[in-house]
Amino acid sequence: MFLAKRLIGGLIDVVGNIDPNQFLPSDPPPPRRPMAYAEQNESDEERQFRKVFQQLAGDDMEVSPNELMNILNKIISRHGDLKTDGFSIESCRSMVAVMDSDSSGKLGFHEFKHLWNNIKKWQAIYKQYDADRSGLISANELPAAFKAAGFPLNDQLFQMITRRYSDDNGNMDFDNYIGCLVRLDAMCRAFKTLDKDDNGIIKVNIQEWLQLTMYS
Ligand SMILES: [Ca+2]
Ligand SMILES: [Ca+2]
Ligand SMILES: [Ca+2]
Repeated sequence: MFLAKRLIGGLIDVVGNIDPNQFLPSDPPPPRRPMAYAEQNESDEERQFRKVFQQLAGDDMEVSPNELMNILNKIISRHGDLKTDGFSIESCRSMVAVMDSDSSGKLGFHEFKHLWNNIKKWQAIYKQYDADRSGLISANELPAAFKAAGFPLNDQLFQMITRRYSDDNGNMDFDNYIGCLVRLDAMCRAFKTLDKDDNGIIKVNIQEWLQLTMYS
């Protein structure tokens, strides 16, 4: 318990001097609608996306971490301007976990679509803020890129993120960048959900804390 208290205390120290209201996590996936309703009311683009999803997801109509890894690695192999050593199964398991709102262990249509739209948006930001066209986001390119993505963090948090997600020279490659933003976005969304009175402080018990941190 002491360790947990110290951990939480340390975390509160870190976030104490930033205002979570400045963060703009993406909107949560819309509530599930009956399939028939959804299919009748979707646009051409949505119908197209649904077809692609069906192919990627296979018979169970859900995208597993392995399927996600294969799709992402196939796509990045066609983008020479994004440097990456490939999405690992571990990072795909983590992305599925934080996006898996119905706890099915895989990504259903809406969960996947939410992730997909974010990746598209963040990929454009990656290219735009890679100022020296190195194919990597360096430590000095990072703050502007994350600000554009909706996360104006402070120096302390950027240093921590660089330690965790960048290489020894402070460069973040594309898969690490996406893995980091998926997590950051999901954690900010979780915070906003738990902060019901919107005062920038949340109270969680050990059960909630572990559910949040261990399935991520
Ligand atoms: Ca990498
Ligand atoms: Ca799911
Ligand atoms: Ca760069």
